[in-house]
Amino acid sequence: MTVDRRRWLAGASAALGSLWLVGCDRLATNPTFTGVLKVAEQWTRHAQRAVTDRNALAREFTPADLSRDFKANGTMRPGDPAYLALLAENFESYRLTIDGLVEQPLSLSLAEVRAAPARTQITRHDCVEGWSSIGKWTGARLSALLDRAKLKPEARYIVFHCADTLDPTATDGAGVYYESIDLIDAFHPQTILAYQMNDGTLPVRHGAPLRLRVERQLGYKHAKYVMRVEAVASLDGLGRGKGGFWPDRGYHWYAGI
Ligand SMILES: Nc1nc2c(c(=O)[nH]1)N[C@H]1C(S)=C(S)[C@@H](COP(=O)(O)O)O[C@H]1N2
Ligand SMILES: [Mo]
Repeated sequence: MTVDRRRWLAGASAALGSLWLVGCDRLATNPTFTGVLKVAEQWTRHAQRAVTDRNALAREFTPADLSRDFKANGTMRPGDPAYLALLAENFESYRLTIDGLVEQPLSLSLAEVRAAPARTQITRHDCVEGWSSIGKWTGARLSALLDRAKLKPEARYIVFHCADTLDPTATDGAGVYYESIDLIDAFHPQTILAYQMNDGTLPVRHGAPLRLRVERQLGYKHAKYVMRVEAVASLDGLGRGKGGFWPDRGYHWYAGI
């Protein structure tokens, strides 16, 4: 051991020793200690921001930004007989079911969904496959529908059951598309069940008659062909237990952007 090092060690232990003896007021002026405090404080602020930021709005665009050809992905026309029957009658007898852990289960016609408090927004859709498109969406605010159904206190997630079987080879019944979000996203002001796209009726390839827009999340969370909205306490009993068709196949359940 070099003399320098020994001297450094002696100095360091002396400094540490004196640290035990000084009062809090002295500690507060010690640059090392206040540095530690600052880091802790910053960490708390970051953690807090991570939570509060989830309520921030996703960026909204102008009509000039609209993609001329909004890409469609995944199911573009469900082949499921029940969906085809509804499509054939232009969704006349379609009902949106809202049930699960709610005080007041609902069964709404499209006219009733269109009469609910609505929001219009121009946003960018980001798919994990590496493409983005900007579109204009109008739909019923999910928060308003959930307020009407009155969530029970045990409800922690909102599940979207879709009409399309995306994986017909799944023998365990997990081939039907579904997704789920937590209550922060469910009550986010930009979370809507959209029935209009770019000022026209929502096209079949984009999820007619109703599709979720959950703008702080990646594309696969935006369930198309929504038939049923279910409030649950846990994601365990659904599909393969991971909370969504793609999460069941390895994607992250939380896909926040
Ligand atoms: N029901 C259903 N919803 C779905 C999908 C699907 O295959 N079925 N694909 C997801 C994926 S990966 C993306 S990127 C978007 C695509 O929406 P779009 O076709 O309107 O672009 O829908 C999502 N929601
Ligand atoms: Mo996607």
